[in-house]
Amino acid sequence: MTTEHKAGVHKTTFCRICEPLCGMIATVEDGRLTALRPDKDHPLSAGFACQKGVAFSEIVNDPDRVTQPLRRTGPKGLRASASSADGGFEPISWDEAMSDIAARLADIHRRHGSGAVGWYYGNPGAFSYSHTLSLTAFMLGFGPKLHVFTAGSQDVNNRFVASQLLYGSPLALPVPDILRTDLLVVIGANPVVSHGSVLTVPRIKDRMHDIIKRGGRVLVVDPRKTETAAQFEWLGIVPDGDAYLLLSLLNVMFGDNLVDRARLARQADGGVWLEQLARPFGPEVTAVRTGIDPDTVRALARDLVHTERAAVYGRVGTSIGENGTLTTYLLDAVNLVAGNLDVAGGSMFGRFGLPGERLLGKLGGAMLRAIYSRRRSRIGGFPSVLGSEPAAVMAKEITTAGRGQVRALLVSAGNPVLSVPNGTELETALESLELMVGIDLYVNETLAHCDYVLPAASMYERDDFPLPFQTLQPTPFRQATEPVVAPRGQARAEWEIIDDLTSRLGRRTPGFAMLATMRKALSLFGVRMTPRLLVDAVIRLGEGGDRYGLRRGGLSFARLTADHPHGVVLAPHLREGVLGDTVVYRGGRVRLRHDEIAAEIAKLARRKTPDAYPMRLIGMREARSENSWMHNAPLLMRGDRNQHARIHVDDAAAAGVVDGDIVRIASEHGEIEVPVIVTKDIVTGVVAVPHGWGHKGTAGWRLANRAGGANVNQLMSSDPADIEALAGMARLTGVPIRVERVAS
Ligand SMILES: Nc1nc2c(c(=O)[nH]1)N[C@H]1C(S)=C(S)[C@@H](COP(=O)(O)OP(=O)(O)OC[C@H]3O[C@@H](n4cnc5c(=O)[nH]c(N)nc54)[C@H](O)[C@@H]3O)O[C@H]1N2
Ligand SMILES: Nc1nc2c(c(=O)[nH]1)N[C@H]1C(S)=C(S)[C@@H](COP(=O)(O)OP(=O)(O)OC[C@H]3O[C@@H](n4cnc5c(=O)[nH]c(N)nc54)[C@H](O)[C@@H]3O)O[C@H]1N2
Ligand code: SF4
Ligand SMILES: [Mo]
Repeated sequence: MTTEHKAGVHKTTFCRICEPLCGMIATVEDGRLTALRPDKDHPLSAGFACQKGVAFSEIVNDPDRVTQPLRRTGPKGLRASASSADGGFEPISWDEAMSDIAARLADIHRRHGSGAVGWYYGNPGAFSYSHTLSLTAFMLGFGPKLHVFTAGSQDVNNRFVASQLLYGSPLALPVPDILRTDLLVVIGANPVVSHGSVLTVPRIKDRMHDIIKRGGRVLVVDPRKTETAAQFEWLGIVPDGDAYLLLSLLNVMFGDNLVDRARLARQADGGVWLEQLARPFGPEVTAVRTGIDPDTVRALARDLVHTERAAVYGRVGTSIGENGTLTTYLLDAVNLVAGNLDVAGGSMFGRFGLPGERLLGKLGGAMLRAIYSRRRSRIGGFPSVLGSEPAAVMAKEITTAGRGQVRALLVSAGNPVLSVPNGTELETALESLELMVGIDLYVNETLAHCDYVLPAASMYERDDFPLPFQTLQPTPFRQATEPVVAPRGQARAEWEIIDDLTSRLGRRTPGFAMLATMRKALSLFGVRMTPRLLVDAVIRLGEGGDRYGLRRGGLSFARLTADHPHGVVLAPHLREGVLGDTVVYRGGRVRLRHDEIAAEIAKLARRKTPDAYPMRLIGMREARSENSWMHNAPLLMRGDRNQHARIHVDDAAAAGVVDGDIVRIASEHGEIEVPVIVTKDIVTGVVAVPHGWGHKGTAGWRLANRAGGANVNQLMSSDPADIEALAGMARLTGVPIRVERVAS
């Protein structure tokens, strides 16, 4: 919807930086996006937007943004030290860039096969349906030997694997029914700052306060008294102690006969097996690992069972420890055993409402399970999660000779040099590539190593429908948007770039030949093969869709943007009792018994901490940062913002440091120096450091570069032995460290 006012045109759209997808009104003057404000008429975000969302106009118009294709000018091997004014890049035309990229890619493919090509796909990619879908086509083109790395191995791949084990499909993702629950236990998530993750709830902070208003509780289990914990109840925990806590909750539920065993047997196979596994983990035993008093565990176990509407919800903090797949499996197991899975106010499953969704789920689940169990990464032998391998081994995939060595790498919407373990190792590896191409808004720390940097359209310069978040909403909701402004300069949407590249690769592989044939067949009917065609089909065939005319007044992409610019609530709540349709295993029953899980539990006993590193490192997100990429927006950097570590007063006293002192934090894998903030709001022995700092993008983001800071991921290990076995998750929390004073 567009309304004219004297201060330009106002267009209704929505933010796609993070998961609530808040409604936005964009002011457009002379074709430029000049301001963003929250949309009061959005049924769910209702006039809320955070500082990042409002500041996004500064990103769109950032003078440091890449707006034309760039080619590297300097020689290989020197990039990290390049300091020329142009950052070592020169502008060239799209056609020149694309024809050289396609020719070099084809040549590398001819000499070495598909295994010589890799793609790293970063977090903002998941917020663009067209980027995701076109990349899927590219993956089909190169086939299974193509290396695909994603931000998921630092984030949620363990969630997918836990779902695959429990429900038979990695895409069956339960969400806490925040709108109806009376007891919400948040473990390792900080929704007041993050705004929710693997969970789309606009105004999530208000929705959590609603729980208190209706007489309920919100308990936050976290090593730091976070911004969320400060507003609700805080239960401190030793980093990476969650598996012990969850096992002890199960132990109490079974041991104290709190479990409705008949119900459990109806919903799941393997309840008795799980009971046995939890037997050694009584709360008295686990207390040393969690720092949580046994009575607190017993009371919590009882509350989770006896509160009619209760849900346990875990996120990044429970995903990036030593055994994230086990921890996430246990989160769901606790919900299940307490009788809180698939019920109102508990942990629930969303659906698209597509005809044949169950069958699709069965086929998709079976295929993804087969890929998971058959395909192994060359380095470390990690299973393939949704077709991807751990980004932590990307550097070694590039530097290790042999069949399948990555020689050409494309990076879209990602900054792995700052986001994966050991950025320095990765930087060195990137310089040895035969071809590296990046698609981004900026020449970030990673793209500084590229041969070509291609300018991407920002989210307000493309149409969108937030495909992966549809099933993660406790309030089923649909909204789509057309582009609000044309791409700046020569920027293009990723799908157009990928489509162009795919066309130029012609019929190089059977996969590309198939795509070419499909493209040709559709063109005979005057139809262009686009991601929009596919997403429109999902909207039209799904819940509320027009079923291509069969359902009058139903939704399509075009109808959503034209008639429902603020979006449509499809139903006030999710349906309960859908477990049997969601679980794709035979009988529709959850499968608890897995040798992999037993093996992970056995490993718990073998955990050890190196003596020289007595403290534990955790991460923290900040309200005015988005991973590594919003540190160039002046609005977000006001007050000379920079990075600080948080340390407990007692630990600070022991190390002789006070507020503002610079400390050296060392792990077995590296060291960094950062200023500290001394606080009581953290468990003793724990230090929190935000990630995404330590900017040095040579040609890009001047403000971010000036802000300084250190790359905390220099403290993390990229050794395959340190990567979680079941999902290839990097270990980014609970890392053993030591801290010493450097200067004030
Ligand atoms: N402002 C802002 N919002 C964001 C982002 C951002 O960078 N900035 N990033 C977005 C992205 S990509 C994501 S994935 C989401 C993440 O969303 P969340 O998971 O909600 O956010 P985090 O801040 O990573 O929360 C993890 C919490 O786990 C705690 N923690 C660390 N280790 C442990 C542990 O071992 N056990 C327990 N119980 N807790 C632990 C940390 O102290 C932290 O509070 O946020 C998104 N939203
Ligand atoms: N220590 C530690 N490390 C972490 C985490 C942690 O909690 N602790 N969190 C991890 C998590 S959850 C995540 S998701 C990863 C993120 O890791 P990455 O996805 O690798 O990195 P980001 O910093 O999100 O960088 C995103 C890039 O996308 C670009 N971009 C933004 N919008 C667009 C767009 O529309 N199109 C294109 N083409 N580019 C765009 C930005 O300019 C930026 O360069 O970091 C992980 N790393
Ligand atoms: S909370 Fe997330 S989606 Fe909402 S305005 Fe902020 S960045 Fe955008
Ligand atoms: Mo993330």
